[in-house]
Amino acid sequence: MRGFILAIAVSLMAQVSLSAPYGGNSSGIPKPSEFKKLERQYQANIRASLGLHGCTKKTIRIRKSWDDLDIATRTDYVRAVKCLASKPAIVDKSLAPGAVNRLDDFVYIHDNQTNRIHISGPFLPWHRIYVWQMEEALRNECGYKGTIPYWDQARFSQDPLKSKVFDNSSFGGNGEYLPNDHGPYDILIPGLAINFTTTYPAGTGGGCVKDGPFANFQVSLGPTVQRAGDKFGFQSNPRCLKRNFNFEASTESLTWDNAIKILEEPDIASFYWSLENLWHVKSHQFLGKDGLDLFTSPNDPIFYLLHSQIDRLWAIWQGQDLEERTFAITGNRTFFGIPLDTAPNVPPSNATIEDVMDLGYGFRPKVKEGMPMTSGGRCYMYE
Ligand SMILES: [Cu+2]
Repeated sequence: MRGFILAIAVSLMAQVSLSAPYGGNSSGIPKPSEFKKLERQYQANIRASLGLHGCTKKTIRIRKSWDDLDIATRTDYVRAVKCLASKPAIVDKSLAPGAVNRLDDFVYIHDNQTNRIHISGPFLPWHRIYVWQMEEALRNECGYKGTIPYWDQARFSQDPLKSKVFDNSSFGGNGEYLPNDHGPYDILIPGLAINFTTTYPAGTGGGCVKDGPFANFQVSLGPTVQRAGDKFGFQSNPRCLKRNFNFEASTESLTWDNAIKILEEPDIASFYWSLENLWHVKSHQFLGKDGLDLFTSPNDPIFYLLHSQIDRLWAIWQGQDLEERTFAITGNRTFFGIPLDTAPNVPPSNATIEDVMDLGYGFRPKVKEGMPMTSGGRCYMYE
């Protein structure tokens, strides 16, 4: 008996040391106290703002880190995503001939609005409503009971593949290494009145995802390379889901230090630019290929966890002072304020919270409707 107990103890110790690459903390690099303080302030302020009707302490949905979910919830989330992929598209076929399934509907809506909702005033509120709509679709159409979790990159910034996001029961790992197709790539952004080229950095894969539930997963819309007669990639282009992990994007930028820097920015303009440059673009650059495509990045199912995290950082920043910050806006009405090719003479001047956004299916909310977390039909917070 004693020998048996000793054997268990030895094997437990072996497991602990194997699964604890961060000084005994298998959930990654510990959350710094400065971050915890900001997070607690946000949570306290949100809870204090809840009334007895509508969004209440009882009804509020909690979004959690993917790395804190149990295996049953992770498995059920993946099941629900695949359930949406098995249901037929409902967007107007004349608008998006390549949309096959309900996930493609979301990709189309994002693709179609890209030049108005990135590097622009509506970026944060548009994506807040968009992620909420995906959460609703997973729940109402596919029986998922939870919320959209977030990808908490900072916990594993120095070794991102240690995150459960990339394990075999979640979203799987890198794309297959392609010697001639891992970048860098120059991409001409379609739809602008000037020729604007952006460079996607080189990665370490480039090919199809080969492991996990999304191995050889089929996507259809995009990618954004201008093809004759298919400017925005709305036509059918069936292919496997691809990734091209760029580790420097994570190790150099998606760190706790940068997360804290972003959250400590004093005003919406400095907050937005720090969030964009230090976090949003780097998160997409880490994924590469489909998940880095400015127009059709929702093709990679990790997109929704990535944007739940962007939304969380905004929520924590807003939550330091809900009265002053909930409706704060900065930025233009188009990508970098560049006129659209459909309206080259219309100046894309500063966005306002009264501007109207397009979230598909004729749903056209004002910017201000996408800003609170606990009204306008939404009711959630981050833990
Ligand atoms: Cu986007």
